[in-house]
Amino acid sequence: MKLVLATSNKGKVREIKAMCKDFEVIPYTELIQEFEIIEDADTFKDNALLKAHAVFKALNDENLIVLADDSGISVEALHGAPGIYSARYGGEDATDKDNLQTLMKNIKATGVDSSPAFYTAAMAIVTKSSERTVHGWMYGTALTKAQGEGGFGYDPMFIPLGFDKTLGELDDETKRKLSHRSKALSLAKKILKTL
Ligand code: ITT
Repeated sequence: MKLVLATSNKGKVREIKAMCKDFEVIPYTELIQEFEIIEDADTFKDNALLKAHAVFKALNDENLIVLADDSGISVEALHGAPGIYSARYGGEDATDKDNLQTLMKNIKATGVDSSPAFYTAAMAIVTKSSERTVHGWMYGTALTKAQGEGGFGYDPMFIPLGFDKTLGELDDETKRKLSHRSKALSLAKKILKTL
């Protein structure tokens, strides 16, 4: 089965490909020109739907199945920020590094060196006749100091519950077993198998 990913985030593509060996996974940017999708919904779920529908429409092929991932990190010390705003937390054109530095700085500014935090992934699956959504979460601790180079995004500052290393230090296989994305994707796969 051909599964088109409605994302231009290379970290997501790498992880979803590694977790989806039963499907032919193709980022939409390999089929059509990358285009901007304004993610202006209020929830991860609605932003995932928005991305999946935008890519499905642009592909203009009713036989394709599109999967979108909208995700982010929520930090207790920041009352849930950045949440759905995770991709642009360091400014409009922020890189992953800018976002990471901004989040660590803002947590530190509250007077703590770490805080409970969690990642959320919402996934939307869109076909010509259906739309479905699933979620996954990963709980842990957000640090004010980056450790390790692995993963992507906020991973160097996030220690998953039950571990003493960040996702930047842990290997890809360990993240795959624990992550918000793998939990959402295992539910998504159950839906995909029925299509
Ligand atoms: P697409 O919309 O094209 O999928 P994006 O990077 O803009 O790509 P989001 O809008 O879902 O994706 O934003 C997610 C943000 O949360 C982004 O800054 C990611 O780096 C970060 N993020 C999501 N999952 C993550 C993970 O597993 N590890 C580290 N950071 C993650």
